[in-house]
Amino acid sequence: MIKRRALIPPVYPIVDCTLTPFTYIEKRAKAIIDGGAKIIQLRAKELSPREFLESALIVRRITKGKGVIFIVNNRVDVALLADADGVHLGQDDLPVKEARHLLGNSKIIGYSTHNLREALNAVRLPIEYISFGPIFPTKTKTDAQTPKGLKGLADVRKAVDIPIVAIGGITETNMAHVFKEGADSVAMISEILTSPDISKKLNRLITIAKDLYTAT
Ligand code: 3NM
Repeated sequence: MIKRRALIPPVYPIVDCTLTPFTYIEKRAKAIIDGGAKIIQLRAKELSPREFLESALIVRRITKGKGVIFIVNNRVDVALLADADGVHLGQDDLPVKEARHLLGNSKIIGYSTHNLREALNAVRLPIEYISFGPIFPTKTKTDAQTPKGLKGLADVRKAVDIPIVAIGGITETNMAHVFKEGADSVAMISEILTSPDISKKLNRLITIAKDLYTAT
């Protein structure tokens, strides 16, 4: 069994609005939660701020009281207005320190990193976890960097002790390798959203993760 840092649940589904039409957000988010997800992120680069907030309020409503962590990608204002549990920031989003100032200490902040230097810089910031990727090729993020591979992940794992959420091209088939190289959690978009039965998919992913892990 592999030990993992327990703050972030091992399977981290992201509802990405390029793969999810606005009117399907509720249905997909519900399917993800019905499948047993304990964390969900809403990522809506293409939506207007108004639609993003509307979607965030929907996801908040269906996660409330279910023990599911709700993270908003990129927008601190939307996270606050929807009373999300936290925000995930990219390297070009609001600086982490300023975001922390707005969010207070009770909210989670995740921060995207794509190489060892960024990961080492990130651990000095007031964040709860880093994401690291892309691990494998991905079509979902059009401006994704060159895949870093399992070796890239292993190098970051050796260098930092903060929870790592691996991202980029992760699937049911390759996730075990990603955990073995030291990820604490695996974030997935297309593997989940293109599945014909999202709840069953989540269920399987969570079972695979549980069989691999013992939480610390
Ligand atoms: N961020 P999929 S890769 C949103 O490298 C995102 O930081 C990445 O989608 C990064 O699971 C990525 O469909 C896309 O490959 C992940």
